[in-house]
Amino acid sequence: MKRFKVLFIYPNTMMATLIPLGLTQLAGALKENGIDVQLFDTTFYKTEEQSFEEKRVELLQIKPFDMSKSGVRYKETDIYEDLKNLIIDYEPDLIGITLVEDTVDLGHKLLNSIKDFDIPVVAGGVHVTLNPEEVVNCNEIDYLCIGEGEGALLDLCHNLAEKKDIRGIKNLWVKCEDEICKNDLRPLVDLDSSPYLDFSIWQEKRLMRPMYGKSYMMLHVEVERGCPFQCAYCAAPALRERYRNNGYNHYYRRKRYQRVIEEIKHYMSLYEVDYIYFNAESFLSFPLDAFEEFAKRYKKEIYLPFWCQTRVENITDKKVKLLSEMGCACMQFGIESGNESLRNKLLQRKHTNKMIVDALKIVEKYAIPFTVNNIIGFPKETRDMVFDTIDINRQINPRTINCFMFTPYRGTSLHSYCIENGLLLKEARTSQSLDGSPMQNLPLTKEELKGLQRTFPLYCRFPKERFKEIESAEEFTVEGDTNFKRLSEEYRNLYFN
Ligand code: B12
Ligand code: SF4
Repeated sequence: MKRFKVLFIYPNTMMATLIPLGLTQLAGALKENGIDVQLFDTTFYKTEEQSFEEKRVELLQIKPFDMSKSGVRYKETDIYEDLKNLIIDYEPDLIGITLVEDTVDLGHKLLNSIKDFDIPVVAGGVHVTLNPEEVVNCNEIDYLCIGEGEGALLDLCHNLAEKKDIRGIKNLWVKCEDEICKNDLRPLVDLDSSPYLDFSIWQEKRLMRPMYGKSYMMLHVEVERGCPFQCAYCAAPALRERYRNNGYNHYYRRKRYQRVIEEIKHYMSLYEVDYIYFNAESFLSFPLDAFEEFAKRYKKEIYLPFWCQTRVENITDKKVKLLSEMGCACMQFGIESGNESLRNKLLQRKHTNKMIVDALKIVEKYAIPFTVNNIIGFPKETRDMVFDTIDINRQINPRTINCFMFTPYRGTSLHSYCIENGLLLKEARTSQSLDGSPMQNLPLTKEELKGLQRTFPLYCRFPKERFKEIESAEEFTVEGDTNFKRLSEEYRNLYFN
């Protein structure tokens, strides 16, 4: 019997090199069940004027790098022609697209360009799960996957292959002749028994990731799904809520550490892995005894450099010591705002500045480099409040400092807040946290925010006596730009060499 064929489409931020777990996981689940999968990945097409990483270089967030050293170049062919040709060659039975809000427009354009093929399209991903009423209006999409896709996609493929009824498949919204069948959610996936990720759908060079000027074969390993915290700007609480409303109260799950070790060893048997990225919102939320066991086995059986992120609440001397013994090469923390009141009340991140500083001092003590994420442009945020964020960054010693613009995603509680308070137009679509603020009626103008964003790392690192000079580099004038260029060169020499 002819194998059922699925073509995945990954509309991505241009040249953003990390791999999405969702599609990689779904490919594993489909292939284990005899279904063929191919992927159309837009990452290397010139879909934007400037790449996300190039913008980050300009904003002094990352060290300049040359992707061509790892064989990565922009494709010169036409993205839409290439997609069409792939469909003609591969003849898929089903097309599956994954969507986050930033990539919805590109996703729609791609689907529109292939609508004449008359191949059914299923869409999934966090944007679809949190905004089904909007996505369902897209004519090119036939089925929506709400929540986890492993079981639903498999059932869809089987039923389509066997020409069975698809209207009642759990987790799917199915457009029927005169109605939309909105099915309930099925139980959550057991992460300890789910199939391994299938990285083979990606070109090998897509698995390469630049880090501090070098390029690594970096594989992602999912350690937990979801997050127990409540941050008002993030999709994680909204996803948890979506499941809770359907009677499933344990959306946030961790894998057993034994499974994580087995999984990494499996990937190491297939690839020359030289870096691991642990996909966990708060890697250190392992109970201490389990983490000790995990650390012992990781050190003995794997000992690859790795990158992880965690919340400051989970930092203890003991756990960070274990991380350093395991060879942790980099950690990432969200500071988001250094203004305690804004962070506690608006963002629902309930820790003190002292907790942040103390936790990061422990990380520094064990010489683990760390990156911090900051966000500016929140509702009610004044210039002084931005300087509270700068101030907390000055008390720690991060390897790199990111400053993103607040972009409220649909489906999150801060998105609703912004609409209700006239801070965001209902139809405004978020596109990237480096392209200016999508908000209105903020205490700071869009221009002021952009100026603060580009000078943010300078304020965080240079002596306070130079603040006047940095302030002049906030201006988007000939003089301001010249000053910014000069200060940027000095910054790169000092911190990126
Ligand atoms: C890891 C991660 C990344 C990774 C992988 C991205 C990805 N697309 O998976 C990297 C680092 C590349 C990344 C990049 C970006 N990310 Co990100 N990321 C996450 C994070 C922390 C976890 C996602 C994850 O791996 N979940 C586990 C997997 C298994 O779940 P999943 O991806 O949702 O997939 C399941 C289902 O959704 C479904 N599904 C997914 N796709 C499909 C497709 C089909 C056909 C079907 C049937 C089902 C299906 O089945 C999957 C398996 O169950 C989330 C936060 C969160 N908790 O969700 C943010 C998050 C997804 N990221 C976000 C953003 C904004 C971005 C960027 C735009 C950042 C930037 N400025 O560049 C880019 C966009 C890149 C892109 N094209 O997706 C936002 C999206 C907001 C929104 N509402 O749209 C989130 C939700 C964080 C937030 N701010 O709330 N991110
Ligand atoms: S800790 Fe991170 S993943 Fe969890 S809710 Fe907050 S921002 Fe989202």
